Amino acid sequence: MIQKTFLHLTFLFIIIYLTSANAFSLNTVAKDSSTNEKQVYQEKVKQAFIESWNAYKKFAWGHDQLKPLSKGFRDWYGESLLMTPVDAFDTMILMGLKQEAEEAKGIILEKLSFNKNISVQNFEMTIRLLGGLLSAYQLDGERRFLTLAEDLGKRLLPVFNSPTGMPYGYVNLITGVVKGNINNPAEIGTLMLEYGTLSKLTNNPIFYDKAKKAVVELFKRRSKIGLVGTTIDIETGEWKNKESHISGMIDSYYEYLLKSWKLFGDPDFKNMYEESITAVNKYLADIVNGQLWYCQADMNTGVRTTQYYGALDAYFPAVLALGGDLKRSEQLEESCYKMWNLHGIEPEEFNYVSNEVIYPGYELRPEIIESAYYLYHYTKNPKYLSMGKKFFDSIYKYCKDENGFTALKSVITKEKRDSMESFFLAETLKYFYLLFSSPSTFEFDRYIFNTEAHPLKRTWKN
Ligand code: DMJ
Repeated sequence: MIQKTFLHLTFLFIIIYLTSANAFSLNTVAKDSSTNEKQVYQEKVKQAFIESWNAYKKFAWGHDQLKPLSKGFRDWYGESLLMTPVDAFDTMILMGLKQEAEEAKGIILEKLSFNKNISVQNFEMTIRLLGGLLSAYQLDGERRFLTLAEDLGKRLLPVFNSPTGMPYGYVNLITGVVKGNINNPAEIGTLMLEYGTLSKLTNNPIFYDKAKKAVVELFKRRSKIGLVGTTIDIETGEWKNKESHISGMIDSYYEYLLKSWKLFGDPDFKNMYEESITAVNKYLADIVNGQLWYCQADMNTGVRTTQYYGALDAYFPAVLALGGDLKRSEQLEESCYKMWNLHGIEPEEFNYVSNEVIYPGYELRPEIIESAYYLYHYTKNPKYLSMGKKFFDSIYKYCKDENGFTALKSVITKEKRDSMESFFLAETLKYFYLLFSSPSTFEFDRYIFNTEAHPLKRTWKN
């Protein structure tokens, strides 16, 4: 009897030992295979970056951006402002691509000049070039990057010379002549991280103060229910298009309210963000068949106008996650994933009730990947890695060309369009790379990404 019990116990012990040993080894295998897979994808992303950069060097060297299909280039204003090298430089640093970083740095320091008689869009200059140069300075330490940033900042400043303090859309880099009095919240409110950082790094408060006044003036003109519209006359302060949403022309206004609070610790931004996000969730959040989306509505009444969502809107899960609302963030990323899978790659805009595609293009946009990266950082849930792999595989399948990667005219037909925006190297591939990296590659919590994925760090006290 005793012998039998002993045998039973031994057997039980062996089973428990084997199960736990097996479980342990399964976990180890799972861990190893996910680590290996991450490394495999990280390497694929790096290769994609190198191929795109090489194609830029071969066909568009010294110009703003590559046209992969025609093997040509595009300069936004007839003269180059080196959009691709400036936008791509910090991605090279993060990926450890020393040779490529030297090439980009070399051409920027040798050739980049803002002393050009051209009228440029303040918003794009700020997020791509000013943001790129500031982050280049912070990551690399080369003082000439900061000198270039300061020169650009001073040339852009006349945009704020309006009766309200909200910026004009365009400014001539030599004469300071401004134009574009009908502007939108994104272009008015997506300046603070770059102008603010420039002030802190040069000890000149003018940039911070002008950019902050613009945001405050915009916020003051929110409707009684706390929403903003799509366009506003910055001379009179009168709203021109009263449709409210989280999409293009408003999008990064919300992103910068939150991030300006995080980067500068300025409580005014905290208050503006909290009031705004409450209104957005109250009037624009839209549950359809159990899924969360954000709709378009009248800024004064909150009455819904359309139920559209698109590639640009996929930045919002990242904002929600950074703002601490993981529940909505995860729900919305699920919806974004559904949008991606509808045609195997996401459209610029679609109707989330009827699934009808409204704008069928895909511009190599980063937002959905950015959100997967934030969510993986906060939750460590491997499903965001799987999403990332899916996104990368689709882009590789449909957008890869002989020379780099190219936009799509239609996600339905998969017909290509001759364009590789600089944000593909600045953002899309950077967020992929970071998603597949080990957490020690980049100290997420010490940086704030501008809306073009240029990481900015608080190196100042006040
Ligand atoms: C980028 O220039 C920025 O992310 C901007 O905020 C929105 N558009 C593109 C990427 O889609």
